[in-house]
Formats: sequence, C-alpha cells, structure tokens
Amino acid sequence: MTITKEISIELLRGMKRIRLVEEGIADRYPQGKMRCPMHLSIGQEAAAIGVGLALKPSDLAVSSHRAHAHYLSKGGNLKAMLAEIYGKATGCSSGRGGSMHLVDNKIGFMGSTAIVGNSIPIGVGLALSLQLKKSPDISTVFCGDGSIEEGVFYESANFAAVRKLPVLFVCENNLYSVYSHLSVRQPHTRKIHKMVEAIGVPTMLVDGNDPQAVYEAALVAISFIRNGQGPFFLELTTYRWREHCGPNYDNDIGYRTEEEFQEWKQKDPIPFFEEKLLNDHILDKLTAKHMEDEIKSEIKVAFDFAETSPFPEPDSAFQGMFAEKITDNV
Ligand SMILES: Cc1ncc(C[n+]2csc(CCOP(=O)(O)OP(=O)(O)O)c2C)c(N)n1
Ligand SMILES: [Mg+2]
Repeated sequence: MTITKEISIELLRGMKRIRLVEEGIADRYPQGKMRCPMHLSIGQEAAAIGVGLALKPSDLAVSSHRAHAHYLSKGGNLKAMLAEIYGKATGCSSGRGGSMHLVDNKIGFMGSTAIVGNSIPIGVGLALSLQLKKSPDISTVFCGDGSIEEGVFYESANFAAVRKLPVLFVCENNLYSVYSHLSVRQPHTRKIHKMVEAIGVPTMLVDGNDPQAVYEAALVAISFIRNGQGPFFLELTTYRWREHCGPNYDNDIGYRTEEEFQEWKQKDPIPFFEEKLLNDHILDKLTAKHMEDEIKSEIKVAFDFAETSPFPEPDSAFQGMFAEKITDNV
C-alpha cells in the first residue's frame, strides 16, 4: 500500500508533536506544579499516531494510565490536556483527573483510567452500544501488554468475538509491566497475538516503531471491523524510554539493561521516518524545521495556558461532570 504525501507528513508531525509535548512535561515536572503521577510514552509515538490517523473523528477510543499520545492522536486539545495535568479548571476533565484521567467526548475520547485493564470492557461496551445503534463508527481500546493479563481482557475479547462487535484492540507491547519483563509474566513460547487469535479475534503483529506500517495495518483492521466482521487485535511492538512513572531514565536500577535500551533507541521512530521522507523528497529540511518550530510554539502557548489557568473552585469538587460528559455522547 502506498500512503499519500499528506498522511506521511501528518504521521511525522504527529510523532514530533507527541515527543515534544512529553519532553516539555518531563522538563517541567520537577518544578512540582504538575502534582499527578506521570506516565510518558516517549519512544512509543508511532503506535499512537499510526492508529489515531486511521480513525475517523466520530470513532470512539479509551485508554489507560499512559494516555497522552492516544488522546492527542485522536484529536484531543493540547491546551486542555496540559491544563488537566496541572489540575486546572480549564482541563479536559475540569482539573479533577490529572494525566491518567483524560476525557473528551467531542472527539470520541471516552476516557482513560489508572486501573490496569479497567477500560477494556468499557471500550467493548461502547462497541456494543455502537452496534445496537447501527452506527458506522468503531470503538478503539488502547492497552498495554500487561493489561491483557487481567481476566477482564479474556471476557471482553470473547464477548466481542461472539457478538462480532466493532472494536479495535490496540496492544502496545513495550515488553514491560512496570519493572517486570514479559518473559517473567507470560510463557515465552506463547505470543500475545497468537493467544488472542485463539480466543477468536483476528490479529496482526506489527512493528510499532514504524508509523507507516502501523497506519496501514490499522486501515486493514478498521475496514474489517466497519464491514461488520467483528473485532480485530493489533499487537504493536515498541519500547518505553523513560521510567514507568515519572520523567526520568531508570536504567540504572537494574530491571533492564543499558544494551537493550540502546538497541531500542536505535529504532527511534522519528529520525528513521524523517530520513525516509527526506530521501523520498516528500519533505525538505526547511519544511521539517518549520514544522518543528510551529509545534514548539503551539506547545509553549499551551503550557502558558495551563500555568495561568485557575484551579477549580473548591465548591465544585462534588459536581458530577464526568458522568454528564460520558452520557452526553452515548
Ligand atoms: C489492576 C491494577 N493492577 C496493578 C496496577 C499497577 N500498575 C500500574 S501501570 C502497570 C503496568 C501495566 O503494564 P502495561 O499494561 O504493559 O502498560 P505500560 O505501563 O507498559 O504502558 C501496573 C501493574 C494497577 N494500576 N491496576
Ligand atoms: Mg507494557
């Protein structure tokens, strides 16, 4: 499949934007103004944007604790995301949720939650609701390799397969659940996508650091789902660069080796793809620089907005806006 020049540029722009936003968060986090736990997906940008660009704005999505890239790739408002992380009233969850509880029903981002596996049945429930309404839209569940070890994943995947629900499971396999490598959590002879296939859901294993491969696989999966053929599962191989939770690097604590980290750093999706676009004359160096400058100024404006926005009024603490936002859309 050949993708358009516009899509190639958007894949690159999307990855750079996510990277620069999260590096901006990491730089400012030690100031202590963002008080929520912070799970960065630096290194995993290609997976999020490849899927995000293949979805329609009216499609739905849910995510987990590591949700910034998914929210942004689905069309989320950057100012509202940063304001949320700063706990401000202008945040996408009115400052009540922080980094792990992003929601924006206007763009079909129906929520992210901190309890591992928790959003999987919610995404499947959304798919059931779409099916009952005979909607052409699909539901997307962004999840990690650790989350599929939760019992609820098996029930959800089984139910989705039996009812042929319009749901796309996107599993970013970054090899770790906190400090535990996949090999101490799952039998090494059993691949995640093979196990899911055995439940009855078609799957594809894709290089999650290749944005074009992810985008193309997502298009195939989404068209299968929109045709009413049922759910699809993408396993995207990738790697988290920073510590599980927080802005730092933690290779020194010994749960993974420097060699492994360097090996994955070599597979950084951004320079690899930028180089490809330059070589294919889809992009020139000046346009690439211009793109980066634009993103940086957007990010600066968004951080200023977040920092200068007001905190929520204490009296508003118990207003049920989250439930209202969800029910508006369903
Ligand atoms: C039910 C539950 N168990 C444990 C945790 C603690 N926890 C938070 S994130 C995480 C790792 C999840 O790994 P994975 O799904 O691979 O996502 P990743 O962090 O790699 O993006 C764990 C165990 C939790 N939040 N919820
Ligand atoms: Mg993981």
